[in-house]
Amino acid sequence: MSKRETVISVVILVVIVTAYFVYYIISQTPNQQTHNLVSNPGFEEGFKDWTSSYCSLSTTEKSSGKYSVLIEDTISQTLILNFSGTYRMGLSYKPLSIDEPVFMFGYSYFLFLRNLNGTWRLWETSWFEYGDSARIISDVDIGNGWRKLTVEFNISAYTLGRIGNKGSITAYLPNAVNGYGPQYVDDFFLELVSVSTS
Ligand SMILES: [Ca+2]
Repeated sequence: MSKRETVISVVILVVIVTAYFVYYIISQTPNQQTHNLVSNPGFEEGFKDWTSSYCSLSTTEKSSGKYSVLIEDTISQTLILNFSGTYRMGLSYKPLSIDEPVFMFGYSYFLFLRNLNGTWRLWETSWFEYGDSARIISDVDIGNGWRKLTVEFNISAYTLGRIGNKGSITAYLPNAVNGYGPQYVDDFFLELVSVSTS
């Protein structure tokens, strides 16, 4: 191969590699919208990035990884939402008693979910405005007594502005002190599904 042919081959190779990387970056962009916005979502780094009250790490129970958290009051994480649009959020949870599944989960100042006698109900707060909505997608058995709850909501640019693009994802047992049992939680998630301009 002559020197000229070698140079041409190298140039062609560089063009192909560059084109591949451009294609790769473009093809990966939508996936960035579905990455989990919750930091340390499965407590594999202990309580890092979480605020907790009456919670303890468990190694005997977990939905995934090595740890979950046993909550007897509240665990919460503040999150920044940069886009209006559709989000999915949820967690894995394990009630210690099927008769005592009082549990609350919410996006502060925006929506709350509460489990009463095994059925999730959704409250939309007064913060909800035109263009905001929420629905329970699923609450499924994922084995070993664990369940996975998934909720979807739309949040408008207006509401996002009202809450300062800031909220929190929270698991809360409002009546633990009244005899309702603690629960294990793991694998929180909040993902941007699609961006809207409204
Ligand atoms: Ca975990």
